[in-house]
Formats: sequence, structure tokens, C-alpha cells
Amino acid sequence: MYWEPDKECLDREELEQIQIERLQSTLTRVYQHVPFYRKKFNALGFSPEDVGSLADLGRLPFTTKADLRENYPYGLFAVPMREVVRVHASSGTTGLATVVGYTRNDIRMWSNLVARVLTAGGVTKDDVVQIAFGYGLFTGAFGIHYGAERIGASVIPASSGNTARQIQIMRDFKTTALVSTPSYALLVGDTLQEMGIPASALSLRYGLFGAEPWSDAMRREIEGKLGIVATDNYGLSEVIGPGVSGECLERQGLHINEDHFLVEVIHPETLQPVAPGEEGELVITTLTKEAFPMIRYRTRDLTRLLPGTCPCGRTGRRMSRVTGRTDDMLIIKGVNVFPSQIEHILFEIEGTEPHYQIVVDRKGAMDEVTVLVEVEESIFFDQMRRQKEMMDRIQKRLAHELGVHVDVRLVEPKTLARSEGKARRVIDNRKL
Ligand code: DLL
Repeated sequence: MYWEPDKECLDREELEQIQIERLQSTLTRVYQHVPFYRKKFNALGFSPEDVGSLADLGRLPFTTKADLRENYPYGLFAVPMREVVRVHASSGTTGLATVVGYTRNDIRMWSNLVARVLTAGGVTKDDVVQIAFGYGLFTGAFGIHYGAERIGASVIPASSGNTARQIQIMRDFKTTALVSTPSYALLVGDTLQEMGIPASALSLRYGLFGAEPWSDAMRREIEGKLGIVATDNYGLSEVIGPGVSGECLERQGLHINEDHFLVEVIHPETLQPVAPGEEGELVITTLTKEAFPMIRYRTRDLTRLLPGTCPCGRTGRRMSRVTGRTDDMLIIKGVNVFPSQIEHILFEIEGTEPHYQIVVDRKGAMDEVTVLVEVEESIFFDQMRRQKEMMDRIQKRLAHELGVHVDVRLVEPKTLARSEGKARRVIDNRKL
């Protein structure tokens, strides 16, 4: 099932033709209306008419989060405020929020792209879609909401939190598709168990999860607990919100909506393109946005472009799951470690619960990392010997796979904070 088959299954040549035309008009738009870009282009002696091929994009500088901050709040908007019909913002853990805007056309286009992603994940107009993202400045809830309505599904804007109530709504309103962060879906699954409700008492069939990294092991855990098929979808406020890419039911990577977003993957240090298929930082140029176009935006997200074609028939290139952000990377005794690697390992160890937290401290010039892991009650309250064995086992496994020693502490089930939105996996006490 496709939402816009003629656009999702374009052949490469046609797609590239569309991309180049749209790129030219986006560059002209920002050159004319956004002083920040005009200055940069002028400094390079670059004029939007110079763009003859997609490769010419490589001549332009990147745009970063710092540029967005310096132009806070509306400096990078390409239309006057009277044409903006919606504003969103991402809170950001440090400093100023990133403010983004949408024209009426942008909202229409965004809804269509989300409709593509939802359709790819199994949603049709017969579905009852419960949106358990926080409604507000976050793009997740409103973005998915408009896309689901566009499909004609019945939308329940449940918003986030109050898990017992979410479950009651799910049961009484016969929700068939749940939309949330994966960590929240897990909490819903755990709460369901605590309430003694079997997944079979619900009508849930699909889960569409995104907004934070998660592993395949976590997917299996969620699917088992909720009795659903779960897909991953990706996006970010600076580029649009959800709707950049999403998995189809083949679940072999996330199809990028390439007729609206031009992607590059670069080495985060050299800033050069990586070899095809290699992992690097995703860089996105928007091709159709009116209010807030982005040229070569460095997402900081790590992914790779997958080779080959997907059996689903969509031709949009696929990216692998985002494994983390360049700024999430921990350097433990000189070894680079991503929280997602730790998650992957923990989920494979028998007896651990799928809840963990990574605490980072600094002793002198060194980062010290302690992984707190919830373990099954039977292990936690068992003899010291068994607890110790379990701890050693986790420690050894982590050391073996990460290539560096990290401390492990076992904690009782349900002691680590649960999240209703994006999970906070890393507690950073370094005050860098
Ligand atoms: O999280 C947009 C979104 C909402 C996407 C709902 C999907 C569903 P921001 O709050 O601006 O926007 O955060 C964007 O979240 O740069 C990634 O680091 C991370 N992220 C988003 N989706 C995924 C995903 C929304 N599927 C930042 N896997 C991005 C891994 C993700 N990380």
C-alpha cells in the first residue's frame, strides 16, 4: 500500500530531475529572502543559477544548530510572519530553543509526507490511531496527527502520560495503532502486564515509533508485549518533524522521502562524503519547504544509506536506523561508545529487564561510566553470589563487545525513571 504511488515509486532519473529543479528554486528562495544564506553565497561567489547538477550542492557550506541559535527566533524564515500558519520549537537540552515555521502549503506537504510514512507502517483509513506524543511545541504529535487525519484514520489525540488512562482509552476506543516513542511503548507494555490485561484484550495491530534511537532487540520486546508489528520512523524539527523517513512493513531500513529531502552522508570530522553505504552523519537539504528551508543541515544523526532495492516497490533510498548522535558519543578511556551499543548488548542478556541508564562522571581527564541495569526480581533478591555472577556476566559481555571496561550496577525492577516522551538514557555529571 502506498499513499502517493506516483511519487514514492519514481525511477531514479525522474526523481533526480525533480530534485534538481526543486533545489534550484529552494536556493533562489533562500538567496532572495534569507540574509544569512545570501551573505554566505555572496562570500563564495555562488549564485543559485550556477547549480547545474546535484553535485554542485557540495560547494555550499553546511548549516548547523549554532546557526539556528544565532538567528533565533525567526532569522532563517524565508517568508514574512503573515504567511506562517504554525510555529514549533524543539526545547534542546542546552541553550535556546530551535524555532521552526510552516506556511499553509508546508502543512499540506508535511501531512502528505506523514501520510506516506503511516501508510508504509500499515495504517489505513480503517484504523484508530492513538497519538501518545506530547501535544505542544514538539513536532511529533501535531505532525503525526495531521498525517493520520489526511489518511482518514480516526485520530485519538491522547497526548503523553497517564499510562493507565492511555490503556483504558486503548481498550474502550478500540485503538488499532499506537504512535509514541519506543520507550513509552515499552512502558505501556509493562503497565498492561501490571494491570493484568493481556495484549489480546486490545485491538492493537500496529505501532509507529520514533523520535529517539531504539534497537531491534527493543522492537522485539515491544512487539511481544503489545502484540503488534512495530515500525521505526525518523525526522527532526529543523527539517520538518516526523515524515522525513520511515520503514515499510518489510522493515529493512527507512525509506527517505527523497522528492522533498536531499540527503548526504558525511564523515563527521573530515566533512567529506563517506563511501557509498558507509556510516556517517546525515546532512539534509529541504527541497519544497517555504517558510523554513534548510540548506545542508548537519543533523548530527548517524546512519548509512542502504544498497539495493526494497521488495515493497518504493524507490526512495533507505537509511539504516539512526544509531545515535555524534554528540551522544562517549569517550571511555579513549574508546568511542554509543549508548545504543550498550542497549543492544543488555537486551541480549538473559535476566535483565529492558530498562537501563548510563551515568557518566569525570575523574581527572577520564570519563567514567556506570551502567545501571534493572534485573528480574528473582535475581535481585537472590543470594549475593548469584547477583555477583550476573553483574560479572554483564560486565564481561560489555567489556568484550565495547572494548573497554565499564562499571555495572544492578538495580531493582522499576527503580529507574520511566519516560513518557524521549527517554533520558544518559545522565551526564561531567559539567563539561
Ligand atoms: O523527534 C521528530 C519526530 C517526532 C520524529 C516523532 C519521529 C516521530 P526533534 O524533537 O527535533 O524531532 O528531535 C529530532 O530525534 O535528530 C534524532 O536524533 C532523534 N530521532 C528522531 N527520530 C528518530 C528515530 C523529532 N526514529 C532528533 N531513531 C533527531 C533515532 C531519532 N533517533
